[in-house]
Amino acid sequence: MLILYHHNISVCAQKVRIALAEKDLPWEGVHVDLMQGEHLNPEFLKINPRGLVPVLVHDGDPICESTIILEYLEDAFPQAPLRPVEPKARARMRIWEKWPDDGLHTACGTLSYACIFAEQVRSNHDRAELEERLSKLPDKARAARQRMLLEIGFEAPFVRDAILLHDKVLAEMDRQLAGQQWLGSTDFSLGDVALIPYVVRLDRLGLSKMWAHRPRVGSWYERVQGRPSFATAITAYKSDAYNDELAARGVDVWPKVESVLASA
Ligand SMILES: N[C@@H](CCC(=O)N[C@@H](CS)C(=O)NCC(=O)O)C(=O)O
Repeated sequence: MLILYHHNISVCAQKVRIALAEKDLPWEGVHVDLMQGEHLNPEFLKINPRGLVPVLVHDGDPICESTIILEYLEDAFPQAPLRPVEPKARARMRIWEKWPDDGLHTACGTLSYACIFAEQVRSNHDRAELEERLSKLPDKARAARQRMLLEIGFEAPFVRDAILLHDKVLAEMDRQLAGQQWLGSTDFSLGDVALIPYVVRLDRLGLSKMWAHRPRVGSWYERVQGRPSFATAITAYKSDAYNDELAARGVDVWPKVESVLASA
């Protein structure tokens, strides 16, 4: 039996839900409310001491870290494979799978906080609750980043690097997609699965202009959205409770991002 501790718009949880949908695996979900700090409750910290979603529990055994969960699903459930067989192709695919762990995920968190999450967290917590939340975060570097984003948002010095890293990844994607339809391989693979949520997040933050001059990325994103797994794993989990759609709130962060890109 598979149980996924997840969150509706968590990018890492989206990765795992896409893989589960692509492989047509039945699973039960436990929604961990990040806004209410449920990931920092002692019960959840017993499942993942890092206090992060997603966690996949397979027959009672927890598996943490989304990249490791993706690989585990392939090992444990080889049907509808999402990895190429040929070793060099598999290595090329893993380069894409690795981007989030090589800084893209932190950059995504930074940009999301600067655009909207900081405001959402501030409006749901008073000063004392904020301090308590930050003090409970097991990763102190993450806590320091969050504190600065809560205090000064877009003015935090690392926001610029976060924007530029997203731009670099989009440029790499565009180059790769010149020769093939999918990122990691000739077929849809974990390379695509790993990157989809980050492009979705930029889209929901109102930043799709970041790939307006990269039509191959736009076409890839359309292909991705046409797959049934997109509806099951992403669209179905939109929620007003904790959303990342700035356009719906009439907030436009593009001019700020555009000015960083123009000055690079
Ligand atoms: N490297 C981890 C990152 C997991 C992660 O950062 N999860 C976020 C949601 S996408 C989370 O739980 N955030 C809680 C927090 O910000 O305190 C993975 O790939 O699973």
